[in-house]
Amino acid sequence: MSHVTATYLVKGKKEELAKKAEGIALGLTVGSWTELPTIEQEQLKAHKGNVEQVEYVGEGRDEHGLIKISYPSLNFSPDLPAILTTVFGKLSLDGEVKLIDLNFSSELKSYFPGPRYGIDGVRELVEVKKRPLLMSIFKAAIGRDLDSLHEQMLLQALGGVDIIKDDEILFENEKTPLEERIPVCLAAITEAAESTGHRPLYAVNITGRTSQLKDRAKQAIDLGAPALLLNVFAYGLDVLQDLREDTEIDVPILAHPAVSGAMTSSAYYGFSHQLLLGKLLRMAGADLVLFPSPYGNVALEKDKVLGIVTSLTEQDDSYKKAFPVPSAGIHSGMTEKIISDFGPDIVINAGGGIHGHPGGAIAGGKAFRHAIDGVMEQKSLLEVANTSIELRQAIDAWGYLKP
Ligand code: 1AE
Repeated sequence: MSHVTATYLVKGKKEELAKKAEGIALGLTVGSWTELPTIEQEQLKAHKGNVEQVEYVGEGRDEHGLIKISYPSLNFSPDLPAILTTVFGKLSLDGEVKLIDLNFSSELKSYFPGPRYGIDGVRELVEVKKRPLLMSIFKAAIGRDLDSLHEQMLLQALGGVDIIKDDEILFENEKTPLEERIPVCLAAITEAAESTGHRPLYAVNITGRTSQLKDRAKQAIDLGAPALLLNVFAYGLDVLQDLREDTEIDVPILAHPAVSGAMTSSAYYGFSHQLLLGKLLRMAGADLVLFPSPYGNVALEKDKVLGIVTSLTEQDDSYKKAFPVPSAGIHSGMTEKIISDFGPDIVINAGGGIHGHPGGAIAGGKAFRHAIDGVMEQKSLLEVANTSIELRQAIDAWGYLKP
């Protein structure tokens, strides 16, 4: 039977866990059970949650258990709002409980699209086969006019960056509205391509009320936007899925993790990183997923980052692989470590690490590109820095993170 199985970390003593698990399985499905007449019990049987496993894990702040409960698909419509409300609705308000994982039966998985492009599709668009891609971010974009964005776009593109995204905090504004900013930025890309021969993808931040989002996305695409950025956790996973499933919105979608920290950061509450930023974003249709790396200014523990990367890239016959994008406080002196930890199927994302380079943003992009190319040729960054003045300057300014 079609179902979803949830794994929770719950607080509780060893002897309490089985009862707690049964309470959740009943409470989130048919409610009270034992007091009902036998005939009603029989009718409700198909709807009841089933406790699959209870495992005591006596570590951490207090005693905890890992509990697995499966919920029949009969109880919900096949969409994330219904599924999340079923498995973690009222329960998320009920003391220390963290949703660690969800396993969907294959019938249920078929209702979710996964990425339209995924790693292979994005690689085709930017015409880069094997090496990690390089992404940069407009910094700063607020309060700047169109000339400033044109200049920033030009410098980033001339530095050899593959994808350039709007800052997630750039919303509709009088100085750089979508309909003016897209043509200006595309003109800068064309200008840069005349000397580099390379056209980076520009990911346009799609913002505003949810009811206007699809129109905004289509307007951006009509204006030539080659990719879109979405603050998915400010809107909801189902909004991402809705954009992904619209056949007129046929460009890659980048999912920004803004706001997700409030849902993932506690060890004992909320969602696990691998579930929210990994599995669910991939199912809902993100092509590229940004998250904090373990080394930058908003560091996330390495095991959590590896969990996200695995969920985005592990073989799954139902979905394409989504591109992991380690981000936040990244500079080119970290390139060897990042590739060593996560492999070449990643997008390295840097804002300050490109614009803040001592030689300017073109040098910032070049430092990264030299670093990436060198590491792909099995060289150490220190070796590459002997022939790349841009990388040497970056390492002198920010240091070298050894793998
Ligand atoms: C986790 C997302 C990182 C991001 O969006 C951003 O703007 C990073 O900027 P930098 O690289 O830290 O300057």
